[in-house]
Amino acid sequence: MPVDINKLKQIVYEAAGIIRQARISPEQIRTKTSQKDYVTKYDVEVQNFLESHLAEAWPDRHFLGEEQETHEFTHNGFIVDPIDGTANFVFGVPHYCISVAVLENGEITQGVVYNPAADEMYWAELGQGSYMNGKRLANPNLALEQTLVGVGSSLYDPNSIEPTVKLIAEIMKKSDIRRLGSAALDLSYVASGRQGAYFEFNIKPWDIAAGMLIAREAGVIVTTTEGKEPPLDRPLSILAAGPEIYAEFRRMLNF
Ligand code: 2AM
Ligand code: CA
Repeated sequence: MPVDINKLKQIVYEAAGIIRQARISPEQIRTKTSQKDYVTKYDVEVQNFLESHLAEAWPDRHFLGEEQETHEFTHNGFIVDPIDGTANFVFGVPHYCISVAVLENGEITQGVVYNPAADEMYWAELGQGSYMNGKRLANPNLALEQTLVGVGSSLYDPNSIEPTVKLIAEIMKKSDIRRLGSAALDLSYVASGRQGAYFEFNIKPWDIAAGMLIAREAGVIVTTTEGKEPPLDRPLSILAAGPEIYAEFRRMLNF
């Protein structure tokens, strides 16, 4: 059965009820691989809610969620990050979201990104454009000097620190940066024009799958930082920008 985007948005909105009622205390925070990689009981609860409700609505589809113990990547199904921006959530910064992408034959066909703290629902369907709370999104394709660049700093990956800092230094000759802490929202912000571009050198498919479609449907170019199609079955790098700024990144990154 095809996925009805309105039904999908409704399920995501209901899942966010868990986050709205959450009261974070230190003992609810588990760290995964390092101090910078948090997971709370709410990440797990939101994922469980989504897994059961998505299975009820579309029983034939595979479910991949960040908080699963083992990750089985397929070309068909849902790719879910129950809370993207968990560190913000933990510290009470109102910038995090639920991210759900629908994958069909290896292609993202639908994406929903919802920030409950701002009550902002982003969504897109392949070939149908992208929206935020009913408003059509279009990246304004500004020059680097006219806008801001979102950065993800992958502290959990020491190898990416130096290239990240180098690229930031290069960007800061012309523009300023933001480090907002949720890849899914960073991509959605490039879609709407709140940010002119966004990059991160080490990210996971569930962080970017839905946001990637939302950005592309708003006229944003999304590739890896080497200009390749982002793979959705392994860790990857990500670069999103309107065509004008994308050309500058090609120069800065030599591809
Ligand atoms: P998260 O909040 O779901 O963990 C911030 O730079 C971005 O990096 C967020 O989207 C965050 O997602 C993601 N992130 C955090 N830890 C990560 C890790 N170990 N590997 C890849 N991405 C990670
Ligand atoms: Ca997460």
